[in-house]
Amino acid sequence: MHAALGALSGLVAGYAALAMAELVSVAVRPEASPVTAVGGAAIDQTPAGVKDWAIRNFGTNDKLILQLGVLSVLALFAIVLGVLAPRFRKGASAGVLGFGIVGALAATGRPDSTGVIDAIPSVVGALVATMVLYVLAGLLTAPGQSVPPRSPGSAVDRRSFVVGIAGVAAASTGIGALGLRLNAAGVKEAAASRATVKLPAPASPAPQLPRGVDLKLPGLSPFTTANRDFYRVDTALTVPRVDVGSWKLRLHGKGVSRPLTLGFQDLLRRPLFERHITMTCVSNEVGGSYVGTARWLGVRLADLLREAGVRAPSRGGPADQLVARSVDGMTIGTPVETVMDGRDALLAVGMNGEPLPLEHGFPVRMLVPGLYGYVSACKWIQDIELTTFDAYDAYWVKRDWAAKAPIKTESRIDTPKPFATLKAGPVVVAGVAWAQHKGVDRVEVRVDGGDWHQAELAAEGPVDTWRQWWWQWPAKPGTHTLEVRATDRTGYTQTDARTRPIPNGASGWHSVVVTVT
Ligand SMILES: Nc1nc2c(c(=O)[nH]1)N[C@H]1C(S)=C(S)[C@@H](COP(=O)(O)O)O[C@H]1N2
Ligand SMILES: [Mo]
Repeated sequence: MHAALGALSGLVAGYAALAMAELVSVAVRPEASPVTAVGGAAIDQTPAGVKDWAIRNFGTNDKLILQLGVLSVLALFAIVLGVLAPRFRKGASAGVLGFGIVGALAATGRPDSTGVIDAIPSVVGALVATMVLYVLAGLLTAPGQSVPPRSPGSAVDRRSFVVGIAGVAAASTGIGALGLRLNAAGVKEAAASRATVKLPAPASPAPQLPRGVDLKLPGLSPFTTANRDFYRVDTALTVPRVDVGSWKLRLHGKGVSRPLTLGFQDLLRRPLFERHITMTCVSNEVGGSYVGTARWLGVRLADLLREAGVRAPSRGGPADQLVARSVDGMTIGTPVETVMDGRDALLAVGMNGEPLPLEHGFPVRMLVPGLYGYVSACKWIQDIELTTFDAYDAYWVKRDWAAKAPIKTESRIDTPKPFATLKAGPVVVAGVAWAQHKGVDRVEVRVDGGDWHQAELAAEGPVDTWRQWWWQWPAKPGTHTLEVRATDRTGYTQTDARTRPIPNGASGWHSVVVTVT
């Protein structure tokens, strides 16, 4: 009985701590709230293999799962401390303060931390929890006794315990709800700042897509991915909120003879380019969904670099790596040579005719056709530094992913779906293939390891986009395995050598098993 009451007071104390920390984080920084900070630190410390596994199994829910994990660990310790508190009040208080220190260290150690001030939510939360636990434990200990009696304390104490615990729980709910609401208002402000943005017409509009790039077949991914359907991969537990009015981008470093600092309007005053580009995440499994195509609007990064006096390494420039930094502390390293080789590497401000959505990097992100996102597509960008690959390892490179990672030529079967049951007769097999900045030349399909059949290709879009394909399969009853492979314009054909995403992208043929009746 006592253990249960102790556990309950531990949980309520922990709850009070988180609620108070959330409210205090409104004044400090929403990202400094302990669960977010500890979760963020956990993401940074997670070995690449585990992160890869989490993305694979939880997809975009990986963040929610992580936060639930942090909360469960916290709840477990709160229970233990709560049970111990009536006997060891000082020890339990020290334990709670220890938790505060963990939160504080996590918050101040985040790459986007603004200093010791980020420790305040965790410290205040821990102090509140210590107080709550101390008082509740006192009520569980009958007067004059230093250890809990066999039966719960006197009727008076029991009533004060119930009133106390209910009061703390109610107050914490109010405080926590207020904190969450005020923090959510911050998102609204960023959204409002986004709503004020009017994107100018592009100086160089996207080339008209040829008729027939989009076969519009049922079950096939559309050629252009809608913003709401576009995959999202990042380490941000709370979406960074950036105010366009005060946003600045600094361009500096090795071989930069004229460092630049640009505001958002400075970017909009420059000639804007609009281009269809297919993005891919290195964590995409064969057949996975972390790939999408949008019509991006932005400034050509190479033009900015040239204006700053940067020369490509092949022209004697001293820097071979461009390191982009985001407001949330992500670092992404890209070869300067690739950015300046004539492709449409962009500092993007628009996505499918809108300002960038907050989740996709508002107000400005980078984009380099042909390179995986983690080596090219910095969202919420605020700084570009020219350096060398020898001198600096970016975030994922420190975690064992390759420093350079061009996107591998891949193909995917979108329809039929895995384990679908189909009727015998003609079946449309269709999907997409991508070989950004090379182009897709051929796609082939085979059934049950038989001969390869050449698929029909949709009209060819710009060289940095994927290509749809389809093949009519005379399906006969039975269980069948469909496989696909693509050949790009360099003449390379995908091989069946299966590799995992780490260190530089998955490879192998996508296969789908279906049953025909
Ligand atoms: N600031 C920031 N930028 C980032 C990331 C990140 O975690 N933080 N993830 C990168 C990765 S791994 C990919 S694949 C792309 C994904 O962009 P999207 O979420 O707009 O699809 O963003 C890149 N840019
Ligand atoms: Mo990625």
